[in-house]
Amino acid sequence: MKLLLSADLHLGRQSSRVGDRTSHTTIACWQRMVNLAIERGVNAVLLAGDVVEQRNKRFESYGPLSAGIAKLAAAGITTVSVSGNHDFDVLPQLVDSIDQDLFFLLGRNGNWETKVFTIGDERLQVDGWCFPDKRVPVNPVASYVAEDHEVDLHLAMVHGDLDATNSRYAPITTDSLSKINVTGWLLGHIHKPELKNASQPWILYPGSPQAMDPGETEMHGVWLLDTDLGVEPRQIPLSSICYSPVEINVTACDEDDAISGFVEKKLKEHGLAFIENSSAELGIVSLRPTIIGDCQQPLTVGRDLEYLDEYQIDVAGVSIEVDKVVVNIRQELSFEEFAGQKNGLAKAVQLLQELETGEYSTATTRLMENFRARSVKLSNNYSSLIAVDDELVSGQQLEQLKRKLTNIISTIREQSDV
Ligand SMILES: [Mn+2]
Repeated sequence: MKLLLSADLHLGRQSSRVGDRTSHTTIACWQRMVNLAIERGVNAVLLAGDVVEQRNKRFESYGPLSAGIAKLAAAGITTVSVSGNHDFDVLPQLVDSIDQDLFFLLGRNGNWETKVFTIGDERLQVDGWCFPDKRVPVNPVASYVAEDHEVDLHLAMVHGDLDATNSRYAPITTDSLSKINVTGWLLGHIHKPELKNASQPWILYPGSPQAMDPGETEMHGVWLLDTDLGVEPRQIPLSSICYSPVEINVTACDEDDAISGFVEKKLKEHGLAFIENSSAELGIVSLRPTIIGDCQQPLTVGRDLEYLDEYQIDVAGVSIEVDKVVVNIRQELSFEEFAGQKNGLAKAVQLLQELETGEYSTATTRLMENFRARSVKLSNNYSSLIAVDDELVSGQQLEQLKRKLTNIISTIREQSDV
């Protein structure tokens, strides 16, 4: 039998950072999903919660959802779902108002439910649990009960937060899932696609089929489980957009003038890799490059790259573009050159060298202690506004200092032409 597995469709939302291009919506992705299910001849579509963004998207979602379910049903395809924290209230209503025999919601009100589907001469058992409320601070798998049937494939589906002990969104544990005798667990909630556990049962977060913001990086899509090919599902790309961070190191460029061209080349290569591995559905590769490495004049290169976020090329009908840039390049420095000198530049270079090697002089040790104490004090002053714990991690603090120092050195050198 063949099953299409998904979750976190969030119907009613659209992908961010796409300007005025209106086709990158979760509803359009659902329509592609329906077509794919029919093309691939799947027997059932399983949706593990957050099918709809939330209650306020009910009317927007009703038409496309019911049309898709009807199209699947007309092709003999069953749709089975559970609700998640986003659609705990609206999904049951939609399932009730969509008049289709082949659309099921399993485990209403947080009570586990079992259903057996006959597919040709095979039988599929699915156990499901619905989010009964916006928040559920306990592990729903602790109350798992299922009927015992003689079947060819047994799956279970639940929406929840895996191995996140203090989560208010159904904190399920790998340990509790592993103890249940099923072939696989289809989960929803985490939008990053991931198949865990090669051993039985597999645990799959199919991820959001349409990537919705730059935090949802890399390839997103749906998963196909074809029991003729094996019992483990595999991903099929379906998102119309792929967000990807990319680090580009420019140290290999001998001349600063070559850096812009080099960066362009790397961006294109990175975009092409996604195009090659994706489906015809891909329309945008949205890149967030971080430019690192050494050069001769970082300030000049920084100015050269100032408008890198305007980068956009079309390749095979796909737009490869830059969303946001971080430039973190530095000057090639010969520390020996400044040894023994007493001017400000030499002092800055010497301090940078100490930060790089970790061999601090007494004065630098004192400076670092001072810097840390003042940072803590300042952050406490503003603790009512934002948490700055991250910025007080010493590694990050050190990176920040080195960046500032590099910038100071570059500025002095550019001004004095040394
Ligand atoms: Mn979700």
